[in-house]
Amino acid sequence: MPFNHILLNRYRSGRDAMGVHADNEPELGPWPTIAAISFGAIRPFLIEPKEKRGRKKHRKRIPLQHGSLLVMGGRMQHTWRHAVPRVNGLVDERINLTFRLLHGPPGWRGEGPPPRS
Ligand SMILES: O=C(O)CCC(=O)C(=O)O
Repeated sequence: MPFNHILLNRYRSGRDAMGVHADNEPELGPWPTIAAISFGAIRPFLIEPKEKRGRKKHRKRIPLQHGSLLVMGGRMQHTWRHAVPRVNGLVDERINLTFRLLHGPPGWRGEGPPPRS
């Protein structure tokens, strides 16, 4: 899988968090594959269906450990949302690198041919 973009997220402690979202920006294309490597503190990665019905039942928390690789592909961004929730009392830092293939610059709306860089 080719990638041409890395996003670094730094969580200084358990107070830093990432809200529930899907990575569905147009520049990622319709079927994004995203690979994420974690460093430092273990943080739970929450995933839940976008559809409200059954959301609680299917919600999962995956502990992302130091050195772990998480790959999100296929229909994941169409049907699931994800988040990194707050963790009370956690003082250790975590850094996450996500590798993506961008088809245009951030903010590109996916109309017309992608601009050449
Ligand atoms: O820090 C993480 O593990 C997730 C980051 C994330 O959700 C994102 O960059 O879209």
